[in-house]
Amino acid sequence: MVSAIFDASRWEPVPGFDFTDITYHRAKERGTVRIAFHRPEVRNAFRPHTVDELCTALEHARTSSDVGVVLLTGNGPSPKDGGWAFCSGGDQRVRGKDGYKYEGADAGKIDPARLGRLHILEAQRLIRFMPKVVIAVVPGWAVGGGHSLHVVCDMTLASEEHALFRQTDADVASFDGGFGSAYLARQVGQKRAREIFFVSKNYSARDAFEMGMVNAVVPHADLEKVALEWAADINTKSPTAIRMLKYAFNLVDDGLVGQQLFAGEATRLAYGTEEAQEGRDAFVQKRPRDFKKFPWHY
Ligand code: S0N
Repeated sequence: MVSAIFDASRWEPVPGFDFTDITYHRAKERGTVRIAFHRPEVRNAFRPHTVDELCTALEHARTSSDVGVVLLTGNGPSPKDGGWAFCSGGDQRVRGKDGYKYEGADAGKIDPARLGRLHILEAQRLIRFMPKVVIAVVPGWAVGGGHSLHVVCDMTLASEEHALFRQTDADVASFDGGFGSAYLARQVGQKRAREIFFVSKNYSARDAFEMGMVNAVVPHADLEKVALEWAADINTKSPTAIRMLKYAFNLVDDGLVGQQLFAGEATRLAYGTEEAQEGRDAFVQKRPRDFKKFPWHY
C-alpha cells in the first residue's frame, strides 16, 4: 500500500526508478507528480539513502518539461501504531555514522568525505530553485528537518485532524540556520519563529494556518484530492508567468543567487526577441550590428 489516503486510480508510478524509501508517481491528469516519504514506521524520518532518492526524484521532476507541480508528502499510516507523518527529519539512529559506505570492492568501508553530509540541504535547494510549484502535503507530523522541508516548499496543505508541526532541532543538537529558521521567520514573524525553535511546542494545522505557514487546512480524507485540485488549477496557468513569479518571490531573500535565477529567465525571454537575434546574427554573419529599428522603450 502506498498510503491510506492515496487514490491509486488517479496516479501511475513514474517508470525507471527502483526507490525503497520514497514513492514517486505522476498524475494521470497531466502536469503533477507526487513524491512521498515511505518510512511510515519511523514517522517518515529520512536516512542518507532517503535523501539520495528524494534528490533523484526532485531532479527528475525539475527536468521533466510536462511537470508544473510537485506534491511532496508522506505515506501512512504507520503499520506499528497508525500514526501519520509528513516527515520527522533526519533518522537519529544513523545520524553522522551510517549510510555513507563505499560500494563495490571497498563495500562496507566508510567514505570519510561523505561523513556527516547534510545533503537534505541539497533537497531544499532543489525545491527552492526549481521553476515549478512545490506543495507540501502534510498528513501528520512535520518535525525537525521535515518541518524545514515544509517551510521551503512554495505552499503547504495540512490535514485538519492529524497534521502537527514541531521543531525539535535544538532538542537533538542540530540546527537548520538557513531556510528552516530564517525563511520561517519571513512567514510567521521573528517572535513566532524563535518560539517554534526555542520552545518546541506542537502546533496544529489550524495554529499553523493562523501563523501564516500553512495555506489551507483540509479534512484528512480529502487532503490528496484537494492537493490534486490545487495542482490541476496551477497547471492551467502560464508556465512562464509561474516561473517568473516564483523567482521574483525568492529574489529578495536569495541574494545574488536569487538575482541570477531571475535574470537567467529574463535573458531566456530576451533571447526570443528579434532584437536579440539581430545581435547574434550580426556576429555570426560578420557584419555591423543594426539595432536602429528597436525602440528605447519607456
Ligand atoms: C515525530 C515525533 C514527535 C512523533 O512522536 P510520536 O507520535 O509519539 O511517535 P514516536 O513513538 O516517537 O515515534 C514512532 C517511531 O518512529 C521513530 N522515529 C520518529 N522520528 C524519528 C527520527 N527522526 N529518527 C529515527 N526514528 C524516529 C521512533 O523512534 C519510534 O520508533 P519505535 O516504534 O521503534 O520506538 C517523535 O517521534 C520525535 O520527536 N521524533 C524525532 C524528531 C527529531 O528530532 N528529528 C530530527 C531533527 N533534526 C533534523 O531533522 C536535522 C537533520 C538530521 O539530523 C540528519 C540526521 C541523519 C542524517 C542526516 C541528517 C541531515 O541533516 O541530513
